[in-house]
Amino acid sequence: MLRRAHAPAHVRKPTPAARRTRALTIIGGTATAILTASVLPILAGDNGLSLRPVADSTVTQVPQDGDTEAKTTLASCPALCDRNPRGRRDATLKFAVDQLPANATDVRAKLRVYSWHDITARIVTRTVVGDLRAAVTADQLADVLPVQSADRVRKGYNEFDVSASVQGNGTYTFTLSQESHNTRVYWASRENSRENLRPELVLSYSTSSKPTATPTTPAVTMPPPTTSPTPAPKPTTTKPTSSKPSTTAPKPPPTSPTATPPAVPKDWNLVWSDDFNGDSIDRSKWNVRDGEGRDIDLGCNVSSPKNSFVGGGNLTIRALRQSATCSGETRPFTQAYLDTIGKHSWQYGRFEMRAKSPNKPDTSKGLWPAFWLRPNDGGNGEIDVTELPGGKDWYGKSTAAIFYDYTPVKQDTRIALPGGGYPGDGFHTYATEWDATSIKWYLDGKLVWTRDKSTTSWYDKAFHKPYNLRLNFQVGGWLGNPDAKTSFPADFVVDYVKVYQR
Ligand SMILES: [Ca+2]
Repeated sequence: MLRRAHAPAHVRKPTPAARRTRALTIIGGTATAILTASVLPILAGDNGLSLRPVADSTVTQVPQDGDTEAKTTLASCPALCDRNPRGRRDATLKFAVDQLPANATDVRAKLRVYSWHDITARIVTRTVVGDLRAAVTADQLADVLPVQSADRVRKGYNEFDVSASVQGNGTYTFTLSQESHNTRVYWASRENSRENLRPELVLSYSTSSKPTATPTTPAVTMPPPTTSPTPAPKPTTTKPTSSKPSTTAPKPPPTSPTATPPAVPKDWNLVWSDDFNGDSIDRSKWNVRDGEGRDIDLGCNVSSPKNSFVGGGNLTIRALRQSATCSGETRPFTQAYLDTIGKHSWQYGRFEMRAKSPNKPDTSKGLWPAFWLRPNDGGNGEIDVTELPGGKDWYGKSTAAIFYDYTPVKQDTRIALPGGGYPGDGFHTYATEWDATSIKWYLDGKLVWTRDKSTTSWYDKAFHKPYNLRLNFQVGGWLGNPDAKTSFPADFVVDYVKVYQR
């Protein structure tokens, strides 16, 4: 975005046959595994729980493999495995699932474990209902069917679909067996000093009586990371003074989705999402900037619940004509800016949002909502899934863009909705598919623009590293400032954000 020139940047009981054919997906890894058609996307339910293990096979490991810090890892045989003729090592994780409501249906379960390295290694996941000794032998597991298998471990979190074996509340022990020779897989354990690397079991489910209800039991959410993979842009600490944030969110605007959201795209696996079905912003997923005044617009980014809130199944980002102080100056508007810096990032994927722009033909000058990505390293590169500036010259189209830097070296285009209408007439779907060779934009499911190495000489310099998400609504900037007719409050309403990989 030009305006940021100076910004710092269920249980479905499987048949035995289904279990045998179910292949592992290491989400985000290379496409070495196949997800069978019977596997539904994780996090498809209406409610969610994130659990930490109650026991595991923690071993304190000395620094090695180029790491400079001691780390506490998950392995049953760090001393013996080196002499194990089969080269095998097992890690075990025990979870106590006790918060699923009685009417939970469509339970999905995802085991997430962190690796410090990309490793080519055969991993087989098994589940034992109940307890299992930390040190398991091959014989003990001989009659336990694998849930999933994979041939590659990815640096970062690796995700295993264990939905087939989680059948409601109970105790579950999972084993991760590294069965390839001459490889060493070290997973972060539950005792690792960095909380944001520890294993977790993520459950999602629907409730039969109230499909969109919030969880009937308190969710155990993942604590915020204690360290960030990359430093976040440092917002100013000045708080708005003129605004008096209420402690309760305003009633969400009435919104009636205009179309059924599309199903999971073919060949893609859902790896992260927020359907905004709760009653507050999920801080395990999003940062909400507060007291930040950037140099290219007229508003203060604030975390007040008047400016960003969840309700009615949507996230609303609201711009207000309301004076506030940030970055040492008083500004005439408040607005909000959410990002996933330090929480979630992805290299390649499909990034999709279903949203309604506030922008009408005559009342939206100076209003600029956007959904976009920036690299974790803060360096070159930007991918704009959509920018939706208002005003008579802009309101009718979605802007797709990529940036190399902000001199600016960039490529962008403004695209009309393929089905007619304009972004402010209702909910529309904006998606960008990004891989090693191309970036493609889709509006309401139709391919509308493609960039690749033939169109963009700097593709390889900018687009092979992890990016995080940005969802914001700014007032003013290089495409114009509000005039007397600009309507406030202005609501950028987001039904969902979904990230897929393959
Ligand atoms: Ca929603």
